[in-house]
Amino acid sequence: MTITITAFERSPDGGKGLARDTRVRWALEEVGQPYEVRLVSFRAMKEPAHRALHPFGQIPTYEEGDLALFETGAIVFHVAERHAGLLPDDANARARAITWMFAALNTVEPPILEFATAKLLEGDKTWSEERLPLLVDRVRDRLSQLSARFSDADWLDGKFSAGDLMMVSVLLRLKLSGILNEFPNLAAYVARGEARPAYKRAFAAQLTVNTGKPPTG
Ligand SMILES: N[C@@H](CCC(=O)N[C@@H](CS)C(=O)NCC(=O)O)C(=O)O
Repeated sequence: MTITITAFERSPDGGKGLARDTRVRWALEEVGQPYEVRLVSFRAMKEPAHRALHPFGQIPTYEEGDLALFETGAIVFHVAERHAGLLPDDANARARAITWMFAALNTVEPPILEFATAKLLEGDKTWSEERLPLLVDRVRDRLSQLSARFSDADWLDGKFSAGDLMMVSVLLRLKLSGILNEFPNLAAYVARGEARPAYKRAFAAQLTVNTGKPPTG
């Protein structure tokens, strides 16, 4: 059955891979599932046809036969459950990998998004200068907790899993800020994720959409 996902017709990040279709592409690449992409404009995302798929008028969505999903956590989990490669067979290890997916989305991503939003969209507000350091501190707190738990292992819990895919995807948003580099084990972890062939294919695919050109080098 054909898998179709949606992505921005033109991503606000110009193809840096931060739009959330990248994590879905990455999951599909990891498990070797081909997929098609329907590009949507900001206007189309808010129209009834798209809202029927995504009640909040966002990307990405996922369609496969009769099934339509939204929310990257649910989509990546679905892909990982249906295909080998992203969740361990051992029941406890599987439960732990799923725990890390939730941790990435519920505990690590929120302060990173608050910080990114404040920097990108609220920088001109009078209160921004006062608020930004608080948000940076919250991100630092989370990263130092993750860094301490992570130690110098390659992945969060043994082999690479959907938990790592989600955690790396969430941390990538910090790459340009410099905060990630304050935690060398986390910076190395993100680099390991980016070095995976499946990530590279996913990144290249979204870059080609956004720039008309595949990555060089
Ligand atoms: N929690 C959702 C967030 C989805 C989301 O924020 N999508 C962004 C693109 S990365 C979007 O569509 N933004 C446009 C908008 O909200 O109008 C998920 O993980 O899928």
